[in-house]
Amino acid sequence: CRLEQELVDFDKKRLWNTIFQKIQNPVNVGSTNAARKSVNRDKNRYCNISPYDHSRIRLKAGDNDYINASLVEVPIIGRKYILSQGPLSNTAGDFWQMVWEQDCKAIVMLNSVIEKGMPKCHQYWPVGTANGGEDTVTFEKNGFAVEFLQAAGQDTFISRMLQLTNLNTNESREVRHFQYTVWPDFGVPKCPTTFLEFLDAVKKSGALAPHAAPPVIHCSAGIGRSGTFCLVHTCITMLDRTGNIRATDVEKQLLALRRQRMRLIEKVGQLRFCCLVIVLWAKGSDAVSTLQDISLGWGDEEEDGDSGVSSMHTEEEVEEIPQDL
Ligand code: PTR
Ligand code: PTR
Repeated sequence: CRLEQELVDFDKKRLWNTIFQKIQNPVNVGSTNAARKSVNRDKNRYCNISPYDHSRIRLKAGDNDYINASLVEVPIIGRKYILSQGPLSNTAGDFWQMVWEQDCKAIVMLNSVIEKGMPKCHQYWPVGTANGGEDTVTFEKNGFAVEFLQAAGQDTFISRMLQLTNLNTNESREVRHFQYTVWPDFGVPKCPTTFLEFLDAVKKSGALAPHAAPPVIHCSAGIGRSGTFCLVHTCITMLDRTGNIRATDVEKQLLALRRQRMRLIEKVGQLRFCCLVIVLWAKGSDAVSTLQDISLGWGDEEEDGDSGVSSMHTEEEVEEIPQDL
């Protein structure tokens, strides 16, 4: 596809920064009043990452409808995603209520609970006694219980089956939980093929099919890694339909996603990673062995330093304000 040649060119000409700058949202595209209400302040993991009012998910039951999650729609592929922050201890019950009310069948988690010694997400699901945790977690206030049913692990991701029970009605539903465990925040996965394997497993489950209820995609803030996942899925779905994709299509889709949740894709390296994964997808299973001009990981770039993105993921991180301590 066209994108492959563009990727090589952008690397050679060190154009990634310019492209990334070009697609920063110039203006604020929506208000975030609900997130900033004083009653909701402790429901945000990061005080600078809020859902826009126009696309926020509203909780139905209860007297406060606020949750830090956004409905992100991509009409061109008939897909809706719910992008969410990693639940806090005081919002985990709301999170499960959202999963129930939106009838979500799958959760895609792109982070670990602890990263670099810092809590990035509450342990909001039971891992099972066999794995050193609990079998059931109950959220009395919201009226939900989550039970661990089974898990299958790979080196880079874990696929779990959980059962969500509405304690008020005693109805239960199965919810799949896919966790990719090797993606550093602000960075990119070392090995794009393991990410493709993960994406493929999620796709095979039917969770991303056009008719399925929207899956919940989350990381810690629900913007960098979650945005990368959605952009890749959107673009490979377009590619499957049209047989071609170019950099301007990727940029256009990203801008459309960003109108629905702020700052999707945090770093220029994550944008390059999206393009790389889309190219790999287009080339099929023997992709990596046929890539000659493209550097796969950050490691290579740091050594030869000629891609124009080498220092991006190590650049100083904006100070984080974790509220989950
Ligand atoms: N059936 C769609 C069409 O109208 O062409 C193509 C399509 C298939 C779109 C699958 C999205 C799909 O989702 P996923 O590939 O994530 O299962
Ligand atoms: N306060 C942090 C910042 O502005 O950098 C918030 C933040 C944290 C943003 C994590 C993005 C983060 O990455 P991700 O969305 O992949 O969890």
